[in-house]
Amino acid sequence: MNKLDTNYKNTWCPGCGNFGILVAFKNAIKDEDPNNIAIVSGIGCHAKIVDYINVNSFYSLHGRALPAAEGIKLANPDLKVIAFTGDGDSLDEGISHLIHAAKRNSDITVVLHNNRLFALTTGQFTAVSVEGFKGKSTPTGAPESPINPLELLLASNATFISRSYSGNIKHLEETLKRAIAHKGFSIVEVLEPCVSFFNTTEFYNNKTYVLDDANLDSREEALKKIREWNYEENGEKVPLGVFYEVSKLPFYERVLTNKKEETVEDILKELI
Ligand SMILES: Cc1ncc(C[n+]2csc(CCOP(=O)(O)OP(=O)(O)O)c2C)c(N)n1
Ligand code: SF4
Repeated sequence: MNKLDTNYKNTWCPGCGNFGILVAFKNAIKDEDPNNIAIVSGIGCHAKIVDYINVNSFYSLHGRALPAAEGIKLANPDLKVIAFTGDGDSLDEGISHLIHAAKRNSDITVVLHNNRLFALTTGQFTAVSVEGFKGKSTPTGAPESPINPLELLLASNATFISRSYSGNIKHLEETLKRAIAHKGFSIVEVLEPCVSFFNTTEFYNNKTYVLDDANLDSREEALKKIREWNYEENGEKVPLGVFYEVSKLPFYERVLTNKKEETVEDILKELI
């Protein structure tokens, strides 16, 4: 048993994309001091990941992983805080938290498990489901087309925007390491098949490719790369990699710089 393993019984379906995320994340943090890490989750299949990693963790509410993570970071800026969230969790239920965490450049890493439906509740459509998706809440097909969440995050001033795939564990591990090292808000969207309700394994195996790291500080370039795939079911090419990376003072540092003489407790009292 490795030091990051726990004794919890894993209840994900065999073949679920969450396994790839679990392995890649454990690899990504294996050289970190586990006492300096806090992980947070929303609610859903993805959220069980916090039970399977032996570091400080907080199982939050559906759609509320990000405010919990931001609060932890504010209270203890020395921690590296990682929030695991689902597409239902943070693109439907908690979408305003995602936009505002990016806007204020909270120094947290968001791992977005994107299986393109509400899986734990057995297959309702989300903001990134394909148009026509037939599930529990849309038996005749979803009538809406999906949003592009990375485009939304670029518009929200996120400072690190990336995408990986649960079936490309090496790429995912490297992307997670870069996101965690980034000072400020970072997102790793992880495309993951839900083998029980929307099995995209073949599509992603065939259509994903890895971008090079050119012009990471250009919004125009980032937008072009982000728009290369707009979540169509039959898209030709699905880019993986870092789309955008810029440096900007994170939220807690801006708060603390303005209030040098006060303690974190004083600042929190004023904020609450
Ligand atoms: C406030 C609230 N609304 C609805 C639910 C019911 N619920 C639990 S898990 C879930 C689906 C989660 O979907 P997603 O975030 O996409 O994660 P996945 O299961 O796909 O990993 C829902 C709707 C809940 N627990 N709390
Ligand atoms: S329902 Fe889908 S997302 Fe949930 S554990 Fe099974 S395969 Fe994974």
